[in-house]
Amino acid sequence: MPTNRTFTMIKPDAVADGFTGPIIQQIEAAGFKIIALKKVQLSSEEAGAFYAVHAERPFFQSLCDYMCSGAIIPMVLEKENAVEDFRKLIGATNPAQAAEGTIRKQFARSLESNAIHGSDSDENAAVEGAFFFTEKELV
Ligand code: YYY
Ligand code: MG
Repeated sequence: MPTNRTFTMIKPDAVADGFTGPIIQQIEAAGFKIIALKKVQLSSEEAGAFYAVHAERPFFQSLCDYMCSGAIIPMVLEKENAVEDFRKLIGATNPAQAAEGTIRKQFARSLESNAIHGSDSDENAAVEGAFFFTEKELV
């Protein structure tokens, strides 16, 4: 995946709370193009595989239970400087510490149920995008 792409998913809390539309609107208004999008529900095994990097962390099991508790909306996004700009748009991991106007500040319920994911590097964006989408699905 070229370095002008990032991967995101709207998480179960935000989908359940009816924030899919407003979140996508803010993503597009910030200049990101949606290259791929779908709605899926992860199995516990899939959630564990996606967050394997956190397997040793105390919150891992709870995070996996939460991430497979309902539908999510994975997306691949394109924009200049996509990874860094998107992390700014979503805000800090803990919504209580996220800046005003960020997606997590506006829409997240809590540190764990924090509304949205954003890749933290070009490398991880490519791996995470490929977790959900084939090359042919990136349009
Ligand atoms: O990249 P980001 O999502 O902002 O945070 P990570 O440190 O990669 O953690 C992934 C995910 O885990 C986070 O979005 C919420 C959850 N989490 C948690 O439940 N408790 C923590 N102390 C840290 C993270
Ligand atoms: Mg992360």
